[in-house]
Amino acid sequence: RPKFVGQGDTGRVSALMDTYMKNDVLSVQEGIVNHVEYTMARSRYKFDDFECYQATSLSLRDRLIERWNDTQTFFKEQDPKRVYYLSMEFLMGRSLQNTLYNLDVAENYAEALRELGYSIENIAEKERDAALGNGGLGRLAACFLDSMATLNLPAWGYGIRYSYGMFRQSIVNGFQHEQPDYWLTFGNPWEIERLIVSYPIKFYGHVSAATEDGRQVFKWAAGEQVTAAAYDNPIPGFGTRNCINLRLWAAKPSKEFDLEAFNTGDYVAAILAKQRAETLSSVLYPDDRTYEGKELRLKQQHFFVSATLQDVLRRFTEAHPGDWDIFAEKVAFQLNDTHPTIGVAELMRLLMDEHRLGWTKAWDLTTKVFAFTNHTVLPEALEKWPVTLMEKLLPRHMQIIYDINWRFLQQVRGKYGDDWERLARMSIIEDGSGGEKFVRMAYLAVVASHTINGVAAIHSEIIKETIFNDFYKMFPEKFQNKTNGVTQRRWLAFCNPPLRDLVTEKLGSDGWIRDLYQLSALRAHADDKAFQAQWQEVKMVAKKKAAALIERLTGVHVSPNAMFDIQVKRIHEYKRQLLNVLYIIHRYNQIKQMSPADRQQVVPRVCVIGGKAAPGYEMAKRIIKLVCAVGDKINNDPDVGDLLKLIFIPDYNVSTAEVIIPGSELSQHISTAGTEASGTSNMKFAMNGSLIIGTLDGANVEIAEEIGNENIFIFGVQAHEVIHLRKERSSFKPDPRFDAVVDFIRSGYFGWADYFGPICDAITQSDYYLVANDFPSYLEAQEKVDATYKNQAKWTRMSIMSTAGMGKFSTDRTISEYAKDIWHAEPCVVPVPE
Ligand code: B1H
Repeated sequence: RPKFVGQGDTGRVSALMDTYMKNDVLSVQEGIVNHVEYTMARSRYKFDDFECYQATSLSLRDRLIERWNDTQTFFKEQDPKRVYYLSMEFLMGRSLQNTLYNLDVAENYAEALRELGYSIENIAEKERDAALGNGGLGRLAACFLDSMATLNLPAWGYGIRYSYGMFRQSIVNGFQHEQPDYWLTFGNPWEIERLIVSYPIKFYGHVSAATEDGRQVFKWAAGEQVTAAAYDNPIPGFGTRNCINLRLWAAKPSKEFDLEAFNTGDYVAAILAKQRAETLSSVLYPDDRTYEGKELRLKQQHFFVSATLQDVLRRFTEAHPGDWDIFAEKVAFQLNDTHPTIGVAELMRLLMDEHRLGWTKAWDLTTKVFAFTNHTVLPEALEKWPVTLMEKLLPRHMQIIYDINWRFLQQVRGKYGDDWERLARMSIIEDGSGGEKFVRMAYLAVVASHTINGVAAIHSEIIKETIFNDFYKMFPEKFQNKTNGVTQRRWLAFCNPPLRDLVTEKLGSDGWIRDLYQLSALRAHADDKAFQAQWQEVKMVAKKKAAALIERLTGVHVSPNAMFDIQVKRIHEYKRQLLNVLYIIHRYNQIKQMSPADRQQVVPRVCVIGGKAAPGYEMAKRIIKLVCAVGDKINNDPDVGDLLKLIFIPDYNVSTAEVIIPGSELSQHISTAGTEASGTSNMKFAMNGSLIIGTLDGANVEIAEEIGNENIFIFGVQAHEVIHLRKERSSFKPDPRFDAVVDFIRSGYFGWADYFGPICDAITQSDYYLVANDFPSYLEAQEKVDATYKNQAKWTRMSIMSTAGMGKFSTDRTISEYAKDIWHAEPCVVPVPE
């Protein structure tokens, strides 16, 4: 361990600090029981499961802190280039199991707890999910942290410590209800509150210009100030001592600001006004992929980005006072979508107004440190802030954005001449026809970033051809692809122990947990009968576990002998849960019309749909009701019995995903081609041996390439056909089977005919997402699914081939590519103490 001198080392201090917590059962128990007594002040003879969870986690946090301190001290000494991942969302889920495995103490903890009379499984269930994200984008950030730690990169995540995470969904009478997720009620044992790390964050007010030393300088007199307080969340790597940091900011009232208010006589009102500061970090916006120009949201963005940049600049200037020339050799920022893009203007402001650099130098540094990831092409998700709002809230930033835009448009004119249409198209400021102006955040990010990437090969091509086409033509060298991944630690090794053990046994090593490409050696065993039997057995164990969860959440009993067919993701028209439901109705009608003999031939299916609708997204809420209404009818129809079930699982989240995904046999990734940027659950499902039915969209395309077209059920139109098909809509004639299903819904068979009217209208009128177009080919693919399932040897082979082909889809691969091609960052491996 590095020798710490501390303050006034007498020799004894170093000796004390040379010791680490031991990894044996007795030491583990000591750690737990000490927290029960000395932290929680409970009796060491009497504590319940929840208290045991708290003490266990706190004792693990102690072990994390040892590694965290060693890592951060080592990074400071080595001074490598650092990577900062800026994200409004980190969907971490639970931490207990992950920490146990990554610290390599799982067995001793299980044994230690067993001896104390507790079971690790029960204890782990007591943890609340850290649901600080909406879906794929937030979970990707969490998987990235795991890989950055595992790959020993000197990286940190920065985000917001929301008090309320993603809302909890309950289903009442088939309708979604939202409950607040106040996840910190009983404390968060994983975080470290950094009382001394805080920064002032300014809002509103006005800007004045003055001349100092012959230079124009701008002063921003803010109208409101809050404090950003740091909470650190240690992120351990797997198979390494490295432990990186996720620093989340919470808003607190500022100390010094507006002391004046206290002299006005209304002391209580002044206190209450200060208290409002805390609302800034109180709630995660659950409006996944629909942008709403809410002032509080822009405040959140500025709040966390400003705190982050101040923190990074402090760290940099402490290590390299005044040495701005090397800034870009020491710092890289990754913008997770446009949400942190105000950081471009904030970095310019800090460099110019606080650190007194000139525009040219400041812009040179800014454009060398930022890189930007785009996650969607849906127009409704693209952030455009009204200039009036930006001017009021961040007046200095608005000036800077105008200046950036002016210089950028000069550059465009230099290249293309007075092409006014192009200039209007490419301007960072949109001059709306209604007279209102907007800041196009994506364009600001593109102009300021040295690299822009999409999240799957097809998506990276689409952004070059569509939303960023003008920019691609001007700066083709800036554009890259970085196909998403998932961490195989959480999504295979820890969530599916039977499969982990089988794979490890077959491969003769667990090396795949750090190098997922090793899974490809499973291909050699895909036809091995004995191995297939083991593979099926492992799937059955996972199905039973999923069935138990389904029964606990919905009260519906499902047979583990049926095919488990799953679609879990946010509810959105582009993801086409509707296509799935329409097919289920069709299947139901087929079964109803069959003779008893024919019913014998039907492959029994349990169809599961789950996911949250944004609270203001009416159509998505109607879709949930439709799923529930259809499920109600089918599940209670004695003609159908176990042949078909349709379950809506409420409150789909990371922890339910960890049970549902391993139990899946078929999973649905059926977005309209060209709309799902990547998708990441497709990777999680395939990794766990679930076959995919899907369109040629997002990462499905590359998954098909990796596992082979013969091992995936692909259907539907391709992305390049979509624009044309939308234009041809008026002459399109839907398949009669499609019309029959829509008419059946309209007939009121499932009740709620009026409420479902807008759904039927959407798919029979403009049908923007081409549900009707893809219906026949989806049916055909579903028939192939059934036929294949009847041949279990073939199905199992395809399942093995799916897992075996997943090497590419580890975030370890994704992150090494970011490190090499975008960040130019190297690993920094913390030495293991003797
Ligand atoms: C994705 C979002 C998103 N794309 C706005 N865009 C949000 C946009 O709260 N907001 O304002 C929240 C989320 N999320 C997803 O990112 C894509 O749809 C997936 O296809 C992709 O796999 C995932 C990770 O790249």
